[in-house]
Amino acid sequence: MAKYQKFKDIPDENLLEGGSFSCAGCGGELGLKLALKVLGEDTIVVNASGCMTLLSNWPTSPLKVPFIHSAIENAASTATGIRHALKALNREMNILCYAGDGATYDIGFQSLSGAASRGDDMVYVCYNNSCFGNTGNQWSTATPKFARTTTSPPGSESHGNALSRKDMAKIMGAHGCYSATASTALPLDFMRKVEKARKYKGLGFVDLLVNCPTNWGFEPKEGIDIVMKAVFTGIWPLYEVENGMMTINYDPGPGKFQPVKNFLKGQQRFRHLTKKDIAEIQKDVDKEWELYRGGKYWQTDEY
Ligand SMILES: Cc1ncc(C[n+]2csc(CCOP(=O)(O)OP(=O)(O)O)c2C)c(N)n1
Ligand code: SF4
Ligand SMILES: [Mg+2]
Repeated sequence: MAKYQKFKDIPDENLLEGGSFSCAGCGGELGLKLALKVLGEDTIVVNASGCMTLLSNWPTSPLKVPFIHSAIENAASTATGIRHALKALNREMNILCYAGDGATYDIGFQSLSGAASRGDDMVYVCYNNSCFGNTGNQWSTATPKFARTTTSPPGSESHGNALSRKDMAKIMGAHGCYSATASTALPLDFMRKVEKARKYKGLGFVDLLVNCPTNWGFEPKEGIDIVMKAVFTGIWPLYEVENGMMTINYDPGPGKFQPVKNFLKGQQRFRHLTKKDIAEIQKDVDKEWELYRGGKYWQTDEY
């Protein structure tokens, strides 16, 4: 039976604890804590420049495992180098790339795609706060449609980001590797996926939607509720791709998802949305689920 069926299956030991420089209510830090509970202390973390880089700055670190800060472009190729060095030393260890969406969807995509294509053995978790967060909330290709960022400001000629987000987990699945989406609101689902990625011989990829109060604009205590609603409105589909086959992990059935406005409301980045904008997003999401339910997994465009 798969591990992590119940909350009591989550190990007590924390490999990330104590003070840190993250904002209160940071889902990025929560995701790293959970991933390390799966991978254990025999793990090397490779981090691309971003919010999580602030966690570990000599001489202080809340981590009990090695943490290597790579350039934003090359977390995956840094991990490949570490894998070869470990092989030369005849050592087996888990390697966890923990990189933001800007580093993953955009600036570091070439090194990630190369490592996946070569089948280099690592777990790659994209902690996805849907923007270049650390540098002040710029648009990334993970930013949802109509969201306000500092580089997609709404105004007289714009409703915020004009583009739909990139279907990253599908793109990674198309490399032939294990690929999945997850949310910090559902830790057991995320941990099971990290375990699968660890066991996969090659690069196992998880796109983890993380609550980011600072850039999405909400109170820190509301974060888990918001990323839960991302799943329960259908705007953030949970799925896995294994051997090129896609499986939807959560679908309550036609007409059973909550309306997308439940996810959008309460976040400053969507405050400018009109009823027409919300209706457009709802239409996009409904269309996506209609395609999924018809088995047309690869024809969908995520929103
Ligand atoms: C080539 C390059 N361009 C820009 C930067 C500046 N930079 C540092 S962190 C960061 C944001 C990264 O965004 P993301 O990967 O989504 O992580 P987040 O900050 O959201 O945690 C940027 C643009 C950089 N370090 N290297
Ligand atoms: S900006 Fe968002 S992702 Fe970055 S540390 Fe703050 S809450 Fe975490
Ligand atoms: Mg980001």
